[in-house]
Amino acid sequence: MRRIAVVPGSFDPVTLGHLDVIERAAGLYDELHVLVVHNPDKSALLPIVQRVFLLERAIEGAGVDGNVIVASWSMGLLVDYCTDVGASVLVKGIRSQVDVAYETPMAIVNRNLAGVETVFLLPDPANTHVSSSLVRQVSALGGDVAPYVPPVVAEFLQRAER
Ligand code: COD
Repeated sequence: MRRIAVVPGSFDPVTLGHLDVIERAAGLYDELHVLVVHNPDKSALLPIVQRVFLLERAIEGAGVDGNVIVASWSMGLLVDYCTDVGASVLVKGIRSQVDVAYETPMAIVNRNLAGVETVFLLPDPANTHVSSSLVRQVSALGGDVAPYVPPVVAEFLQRAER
């Protein structure tokens, strides 16, 4: 049986922390869906289509695109997407106790709703401080985001600033 997993996120924009989780998850499953989902609790910087484009380029750049599919989802529950594509696992990155507190109830509800398990990966310690919101803030204030994002995202944000 093919092992299919989904890595969901806002990816606004994709960071080196996200990419680390995606690269390691791609090695664990036969097929990995990286899913851009609108998070209503956050105010967005980039439109969904732009986030998908940057994710595709970043994943290509990392050389892990062989079994990875990038998609977006705005049709309802995350587990509905999992059911549609035959995925039984969600993969999420856990940076801190704050992430554990945020993700634990969702993991329980997603298992109850559709039997979808959540697997948590610990990030590379070099990336534990990295988040999209930090990148958005540094970029908005004219700082260098290159240490935190794939080159394609750094170039895109630099061009957008001009
Ligand atoms: N290192 C490792 N992991 C990281 C890093 C990093 N530096 N930065 C972020 N991550 C992880 C996050 O912990 C998260 O697992 C994932 O990457 C995505 O992060 P973001 O910030 O891009 O996305 P979020 O946190 O806004 O999540 C959006 C989701 C859509 C995934 C979330 O809101 C969700 O699961 N919603 C569920 C919708 C639903 O169906 N609800 C009903 C049942 S619960």
